[in-house]
Amino acid sequence: MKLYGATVSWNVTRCVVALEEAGAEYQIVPIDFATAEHKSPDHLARNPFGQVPAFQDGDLHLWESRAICMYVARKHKPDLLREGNLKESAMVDVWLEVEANQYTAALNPILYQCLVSPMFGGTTDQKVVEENLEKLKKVLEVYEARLAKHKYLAGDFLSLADLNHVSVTLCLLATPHASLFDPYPHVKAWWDGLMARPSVQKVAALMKPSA
Ligand code: GS8
Repeated sequence: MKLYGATVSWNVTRCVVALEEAGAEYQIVPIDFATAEHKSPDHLARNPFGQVPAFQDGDLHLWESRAICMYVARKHKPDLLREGNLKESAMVDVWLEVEANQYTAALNPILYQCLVSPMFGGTTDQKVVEENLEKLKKVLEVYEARLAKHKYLAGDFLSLADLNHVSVTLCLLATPHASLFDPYPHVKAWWDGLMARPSVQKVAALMKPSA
């Protein structure tokens, strides 16, 4: 399996967490943004939107990080999706959607403003950061209530829904807002549990504190 993209991107490292957790054999092929390699014909053949990540397993070519994670889990560790259990797999689906559409939707602009923009010589728009921190706190209140009742998001079992939060949360820790989880003890305990996993440790070591 080949994963294309640099590990400074949280969309790329989302896939690395799944690959590591699934125990898959894979190779990371860096794509150089500085030379616009992501817009080259070779890379556009891998991802027609000219973005990273892209992925290859034999004659199968994929893009979209969450679809890649699902494929890796289905192939190597299907228990992460609970597909044999209608209700549990439905809860995994719910929290996969929550990660993308609530948690990361609020976190993305914060990461962009605090990490990406300064990297390209820009400034941080504090208004955008504050607005999205407020959104994220509301999301975390829902997580706190959920995690007070269950060890993990989809239930009392680890799933891909938990793991898909890892890469963006590692980036959050590299911003001035790393203490955001402090008022949410169950969220903190959940995160500490994820951080203790060898797969997460490996990705934390790979990542640089930027997008
Ligand atoms: C988003 C990919 C993306 O934005 C996914 O894979 O989950 N929904 C997609 N990739 C960015 C890297 S930043 O993490 C990218 O490739 N940007 C370059 C560009 O859009 O030109």
